[in-house]
Amino acid sequence: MKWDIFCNVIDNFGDIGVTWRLARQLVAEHGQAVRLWVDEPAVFAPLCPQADPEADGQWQQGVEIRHWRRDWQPADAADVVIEAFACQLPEQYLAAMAARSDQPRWLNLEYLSAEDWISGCHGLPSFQPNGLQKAFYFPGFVEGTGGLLRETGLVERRQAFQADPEARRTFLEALGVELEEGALLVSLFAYENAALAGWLDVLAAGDRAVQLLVPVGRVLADLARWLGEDKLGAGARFRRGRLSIAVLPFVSQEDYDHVLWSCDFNAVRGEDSFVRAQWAGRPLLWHIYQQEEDAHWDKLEAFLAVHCRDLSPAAAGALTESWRAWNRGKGMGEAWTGLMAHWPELQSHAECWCGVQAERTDLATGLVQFCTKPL
Ligand code: TRH
Repeated sequence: MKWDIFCNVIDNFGDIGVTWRLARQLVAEHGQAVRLWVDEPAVFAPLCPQADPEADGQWQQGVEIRHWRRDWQPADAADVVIEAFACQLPEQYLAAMAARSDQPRWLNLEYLSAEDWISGCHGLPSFQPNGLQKAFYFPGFVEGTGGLLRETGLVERRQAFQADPEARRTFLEALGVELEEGALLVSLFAYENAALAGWLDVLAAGDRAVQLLVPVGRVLADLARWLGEDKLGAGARFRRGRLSIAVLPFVSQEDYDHVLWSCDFNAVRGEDSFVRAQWAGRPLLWHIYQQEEDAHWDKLEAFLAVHCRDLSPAAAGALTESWRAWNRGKGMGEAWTGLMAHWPELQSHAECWCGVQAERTDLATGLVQFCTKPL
């Protein structure tokens, strides 16, 4: 089947991060023909360093990437049309969809959430003014939702990498990171966060050496302030007490997976890195994307409720407190100490959680099944 996926970049990397990952998997594992329309190809390029940010059209890893320009040029409507995150399709394209002799499958791919109402709405159709049916496709963590993006063999590849210390060492060395004996390796991908300084104070003064890897991005200004530096860039290195810090370049999605797999603890954000950290099978900290009227707090609490179900009350409490502290921008130092008190339990829980999630149908497979069923 032919697929058109439309991605309107709102901000950051999550919108294109999710759609690029989905497009690749549809091609590589399901033999689908996929065009990915992105309105800001410059945001796509960092995730796929070989991409040309100026090109109107290009092929990357079997996916046709097209610059979605506001002055839309006529294009045939595909068999399956995905508007990511409720983006508005071009009028002419909607007309081309309606003009097809057979109805295209039309889906709105929604943002990921663990809220209860998701399973009630997943897959529901709605009739649109152009006479076509559009379905709402919700990724999620429980039965009755669309699942999570996960490539075939991902968990096995990750486990093999983690079982091979030499592979980890070689990967990190290529990024200019020398592993310190016995240090806890932590990655930090976050938005601006006032809780960072308190966390770093505790890490610097702690009993255990910590190596912090920080890809360039929005949290760097807070890090620079704590370090007393004007500006930070990839390659910068610092040491404060027991804490050493390395600023990493922004790497491809594949390499970022390896960063997550290499670390003992991953601070992630948004949607896609949040899911990838779960596949890494290591404890994580989620900086959720802030929404108007604090709607993100419901999402955060909903995920914590599902995620902490199999933890002891004490470990669940410590994990919950650290995520709340990080997201309210206060109290992360104390919360980290609390978290460390439950470290072994949190480690085994992260691997179990990954295993449970990996038993479910992945999002791309579910989508293909959904779209091949008759309307
Ligand atoms: O970048 P994000 O914050 O993205 C989003 C957007 O803000 C979006 O509008 C919002 O709705 C959504 O969050 C919830 O975080 P996310 O989703 O984790 O996307 C980051 C992408 O960048 C992800 O695909 C991983 C990738 N990445 C790399 O490829 N290399 C890197 O070095 C790093 C740090 C990330």
